[in-house]
Amino acid sequence: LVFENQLRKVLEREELCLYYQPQIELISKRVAGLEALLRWENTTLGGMISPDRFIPIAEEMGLIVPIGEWVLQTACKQGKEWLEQGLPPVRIAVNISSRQFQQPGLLAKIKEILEYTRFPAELLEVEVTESLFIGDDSVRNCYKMLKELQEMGVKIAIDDFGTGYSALNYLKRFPVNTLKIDRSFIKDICVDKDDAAITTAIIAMAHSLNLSIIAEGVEEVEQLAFLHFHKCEMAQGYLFSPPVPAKQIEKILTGGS
Ligand code: G
Ligand code: G
Ligand code: MN
Ligand code: NA
Repeated sequence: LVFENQLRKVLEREELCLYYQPQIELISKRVAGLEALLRWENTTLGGMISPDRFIPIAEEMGLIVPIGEWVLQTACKQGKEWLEQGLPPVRIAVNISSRQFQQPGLLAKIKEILEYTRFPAELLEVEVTESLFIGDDSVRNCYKMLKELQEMGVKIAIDDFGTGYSALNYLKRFPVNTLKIDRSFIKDICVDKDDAAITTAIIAMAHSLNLSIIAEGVEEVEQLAFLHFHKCEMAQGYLFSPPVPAKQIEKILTGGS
C-alpha cells in the first residue's frame, strides 16, 4: 500500500509535472501541436514513475479526477504563458480518461479552466480512447459532453486508434476531429504488409471523413517516408522528439532544437 499512500499525496506534495511531445505537420515540418504527458517524481518510490503504472491505479482510487484537473489546468496555463511570450500558437493535446467523462462536472471544469487561464479553446485538444464509445448510458452522456466541447472550439482526438473494440459507426455520429494511429501499427509499417495496409486504410478513411490524422510512435526515417507518401498529415515520435520538459519546448518553438 506504500504506492497508494504516496499517490494519494501526489498533488499536495506537488510531485507531478507535465512533459510535452511535439506533433509535426509533415508537409510544412512545423510543430502543429504538443501532447501533454504526465510525469511523477517520487523519492520514496525510487524516482520517476511511468503514467502506465500509476494512471490505472489513480483511476481505481478515483484520484484521476483531481489529477486530471491538475493536468488540464497546468497545460492551459503553460499554453497561455507560451502565447504571452510571443511563441507561435500551437495546439495542446491533453489525455482524458473515460473515468473523467463519468464525472458530470468535467465540462464545467474545462470551461472554468479555459476562462481562468484565458487559453483559447481552439488550441485545446482532448485525447480520448475508443473505450469512451462503448456502453449505452455513458455513451449518450459522452455524446453531449463532446458535442458541447466541440461547440466551444475544443478539438477531439481519438487516441490509440484501431486498438479498441468499438464499432466504427461512432465516427459518423460523434464529434471527432482527429484520429491518432496507434504506434503498434506504425512500428512495423515498413516490413509488415498487414500493418501497412491497416495504416493506409486508416489514413484514407480519415481523409474521406474529413478528419485530421496523426501517426504515433514514429522512430525511423523509413516510417516517416511511408507516412509522407501515403499523405498522413502529422506525426509524433522519438524521430522528432521524445516528450520533454516545458523549458525545452520553448527552444523547439523558437526554432532551436
Ligand atoms: O508518456 P508515456 O508514454 O509514458 O505515457 C504512458 C501512458 O499514460 C499513455 O497511454 C498516456 O496516454 C497516458 N497518460 C500520460 N499522461 C496522461 C494524463 O495526463 N492523463 C491520462 N489520463 N493519461 C495519461
Ligand atoms: O497512449 P498515448 O498515445 O497517450 O501514449 C503516448 C506514449 O507513447 C507516451 O508514453 C510516450 O512517451 C510514448 N512515445 C512517444 N513517442 C514514442 C516513440 O516514438 N516510440 C515509443 N516506443 N513510444 C513513444
Ligand atoms: Mn495520447
Ligand atoms: Na497512443
